[in-house]
Amino acid sequence: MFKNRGFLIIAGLIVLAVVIYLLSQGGRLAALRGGPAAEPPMDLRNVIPRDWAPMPGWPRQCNFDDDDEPEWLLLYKYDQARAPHPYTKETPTPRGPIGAAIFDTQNNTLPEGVGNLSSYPATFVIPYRLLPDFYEGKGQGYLGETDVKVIYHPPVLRNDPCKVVEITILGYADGPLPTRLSIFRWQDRAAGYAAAHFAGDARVTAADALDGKEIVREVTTYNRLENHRSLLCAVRTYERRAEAVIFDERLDAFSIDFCFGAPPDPTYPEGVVVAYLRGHAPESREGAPSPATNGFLVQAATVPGEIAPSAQTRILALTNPASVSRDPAGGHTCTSQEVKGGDAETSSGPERGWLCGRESTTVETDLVIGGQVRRVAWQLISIVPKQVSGDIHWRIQAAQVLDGS
Ligand SMILES: [Ca+2]
Ligand SMILES: [Ca+2]
Repeated sequence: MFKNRGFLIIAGLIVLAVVIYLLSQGGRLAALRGGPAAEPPMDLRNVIPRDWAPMPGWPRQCNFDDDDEPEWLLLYKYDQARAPHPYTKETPTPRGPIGAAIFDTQNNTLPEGVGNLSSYPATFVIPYRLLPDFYEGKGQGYLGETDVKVIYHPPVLRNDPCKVVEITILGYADGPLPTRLSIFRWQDRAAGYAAAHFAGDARVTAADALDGKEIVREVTTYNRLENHRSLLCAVRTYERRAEAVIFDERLDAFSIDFCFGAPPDPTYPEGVVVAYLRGHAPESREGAPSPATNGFLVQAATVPGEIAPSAQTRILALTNPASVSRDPAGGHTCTSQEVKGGDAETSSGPERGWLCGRESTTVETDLVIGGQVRRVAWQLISIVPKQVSGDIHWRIQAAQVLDGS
C-alpha cells in the first residue's frame, strides 16, 4: 500500500519535471522566432511604477534616440475602472487608458578616479513619459483604451538592428477603427520626445500609408456631433510642418460630414441634405428601391445655382428639424414634378406607386459659398411607396439662401 503511494508520488514528480522542461523549451523556441520581448533588466523593473500594468509583450527594446544604446519602450494600462455590465451579473471588464514611456538606461560617465575605483560603471534609468504627460505640447491625452498598434518609422527589417526615427501609435476604444493617433520623435535630453496627438471619437485617419515607410503628414479626425441621429461628425484636417512633429489645422478644410461615409439613402432629412451637398446620389437599398427622383432632389426642385454640391462643399453648421409636419390628407400620389413618370399608379398597379408629401420638414445649414458663410434653408418632403412594407425616403423640394451672415 505505502509502496504504491511512493511509486505514484515519484511518477507524478517525473511527469511534472517533463512538463516544466517542455514549457521552458516552448518559451525558448518562441523567443528564437522573435516572439515575446526579452526580459527587462532588474533595475528597469524596479523603476516601473507599481500602479502601471505593462501590456502583454512589453517593454520592448529598440534604439529611439541619437545614441547607440537601445532604450526600452513600455506600454502600460493605468487608471483602470470597472463599469457594471447592464442586465448581467458578469464581472465588469477593467477599462481605462493606455500610456507609454521610454526608459533610457544611461551609463554614468564619471571617469574612474581615486575615490571611484570600480571598473563597473554605475547605470541609471531616465523614464521619458510619452503619454500621458502633464506638460504642454503633447496634447495632454492618452494612447488608446482597449488596444494600441505601434508603427515604427522607418520599419524595422528582419535581422536588422532596431533603430527608429519616429513612433506612430494608433489607439482603439473597442471596434476596429482607431480613435486616437499619436506621434513621437526624439528631440534632445532635456525635452525628451516631441509629440503630436489627435483624437476623434468616431475615428481618426492618416492620409499616408501606415506601414512606417513614410512619416504621417496629414491626419483627419472625425468627432461626432452631440448625440447625432444621422452619425454626422465635425471633420478636421491637420497638416504637418516639414519633419518637425508640429501639425497645423487646415482651417479651410473644416466641414460637417458623415462619420463613416454616406449611407445609400439616409433615413433622417438632415442626412439627405448632407449627402446631397457632399455630392452623393441615393442608391437603392436591397428590397427597397429608391423613387425615380433627380438624385436627392425631386424632379422639379428649385435650388439656387450658387450651391454646387461636391466632395469639397463645406458645411459649418446644421440644424436637426425638431419635428416634421404631417399632411392632414396623408400626402398625394407623386406628380411628374416630383418623381419621373409621375403617377406610376395608373400604369404599373398600386404596389408600384409612390406617395409624396405625407410629411414635410425644413433643415437649415451654414455653408461656405464663394468664400462667404451663407445660411441656407432646405424644404424636404417624404416619398413613401404605397406598399405597406416600404420605408420613407426624404427628398429636397427647394433650397433658399436666407442671408449673408
Ligand atoms: Ca539610443
Ligand atoms: Ca539613450
